[in-house]
Amino acid sequence: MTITRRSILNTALSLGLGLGLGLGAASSAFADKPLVLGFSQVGAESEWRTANTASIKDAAKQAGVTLKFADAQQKQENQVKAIRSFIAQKVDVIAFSPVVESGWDTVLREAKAAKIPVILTDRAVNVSDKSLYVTFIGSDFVEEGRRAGRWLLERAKTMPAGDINIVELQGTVGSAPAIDRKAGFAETIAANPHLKIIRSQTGDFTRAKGKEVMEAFLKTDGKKINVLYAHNDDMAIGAIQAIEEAGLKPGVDILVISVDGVKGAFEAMMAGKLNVTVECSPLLGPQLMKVAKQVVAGETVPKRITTEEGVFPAEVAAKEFPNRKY
Ligand code: GYE
Repeated sequence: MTITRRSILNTALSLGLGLGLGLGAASSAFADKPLVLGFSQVGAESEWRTANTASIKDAAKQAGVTLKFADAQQKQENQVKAIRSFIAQKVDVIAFSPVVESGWDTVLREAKAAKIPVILTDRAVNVSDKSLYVTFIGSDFVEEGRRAGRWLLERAKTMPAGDINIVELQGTVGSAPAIDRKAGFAETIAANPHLKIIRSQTGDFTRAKGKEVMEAFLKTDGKKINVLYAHNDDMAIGAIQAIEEAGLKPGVDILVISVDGVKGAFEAMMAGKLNVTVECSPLLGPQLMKVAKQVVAGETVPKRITTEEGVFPAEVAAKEFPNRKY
């Protein structure tokens, strides 16, 4: 059996009580035991994710938190297994970035029954019982989609009259960022009836898939495509390659809009191949460690902690590049 802070504390409590000691004496004697956090990560599908993993690992080290890290390789079943194993190991707190929104009720009920608090980071879940998690730390993906849409609404004012054909590369099917970035964008561009989404398909947030799906779009619609909206930078970067291989100029013949704001996107903007990226910060580690400690200490935390972010058009890329941390 793995000895955790919780199990030591429980033993100490029963021993302490048995010996007639007060609760204060027992808990203060073990108060400096490192907190054990079980974290189930989505995978390593993008530059964003790599930066997110690094942020969590660094922050755990800095905060003196013992991190049990599991990579789910973009599979929900692996995340469920990891969470069950954290429960079996009696970690103090579980955090995870759910690959998709639905299907979490059972395993989260198991965590609740084991009295282990759960923190969501980055992506949300769709559960009817909100008490199954303590808080959700991450970006507002609908707002990111709206920001991408607003950039295009402005840009469309300078484009020739007539329809503007958009192709969309969606993130992982069923994931919060794919659902919300699609919705926010669609809602915003509806203000201009000339903005038409002619194709929309998943590229699973990876460069390889982004390239492959863009190739298919180009094959069928080729010169008809005026704009690409990609739900993340990696898919945009893959698609940029496909556009170039088709003999077209990304950023010029086809406008390219994406989300995340990773360094690769800034490089693409400086090369004139990407027009804008909407920021989504992966640097959630320090906040997660802070909240994990508060939750384990029994403090109340807000149910929703939203990250603050900006929008970076190509015009500011060179100036902003040295400031980028991921
Ligand atoms: O945009 C994408 C990653 O959940 C916000 O997942 C995250 C998304 C991010 O693979 O690059």
